Amino acid sequence: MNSFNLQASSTEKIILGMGCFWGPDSSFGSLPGVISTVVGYAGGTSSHPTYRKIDDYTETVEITFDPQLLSLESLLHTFWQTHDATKNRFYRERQYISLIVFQNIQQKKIAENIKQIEEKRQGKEIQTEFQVATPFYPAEDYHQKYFLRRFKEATKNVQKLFPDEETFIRSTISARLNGFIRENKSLPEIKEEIKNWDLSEEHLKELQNMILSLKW
Ligand code: MHO
Repeated sequence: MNSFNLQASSTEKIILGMGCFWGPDSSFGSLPGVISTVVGYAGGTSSHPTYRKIDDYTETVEITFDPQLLSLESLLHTFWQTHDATKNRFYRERQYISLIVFQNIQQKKIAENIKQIEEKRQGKEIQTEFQVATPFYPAEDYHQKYFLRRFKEATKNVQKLFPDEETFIRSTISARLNGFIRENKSLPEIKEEIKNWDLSEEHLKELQNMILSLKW
């Protein structure tokens, strides 16, 4: 965790597969309560998958969130309401299937419950695959915050705040700005939200100035 991030007293993680991982990186990265997102490969069996050699893995986004600001229940409703998990998604082997990798059994129990509610609401059986605590391999850097990276100058200015690429990728601000590009979030909303991240005055100022200086 770094000093420019949303500060949380406890955090939870969940890994979601719902098609090409660029989209959910942006949409879930925009949700208040989400601390960071990383896209990667999960749910498979071979070792060290890559985009070129994805084998039996699925494109996923690993979401770290503050359960006091965003409940797992609400996150899962969003998951099932923003992709079609009732159809057969095996058109490119397992690359784009609907998948959840839970951290623990407790999370899985909650999901079984929400799944039932969603099945009733949608009137069809949900085909999401469930796994518990199986490995996650972060994807190549160029897939991380993919939409933000289309704006090279702006991205450079965000990166300047962080000591390295990894910290930039795992930052709350890169997640929110990646949402801004897809119109999941407006700049005024981001500016308002960062005031609640419990940052030092100095870091808050730095972040605010950085946002003002961005050219899109
Ligand atoms: N837009 C790409 C998918 C990329 S995603 C990282 C395509 O349509 O093949 O799978």
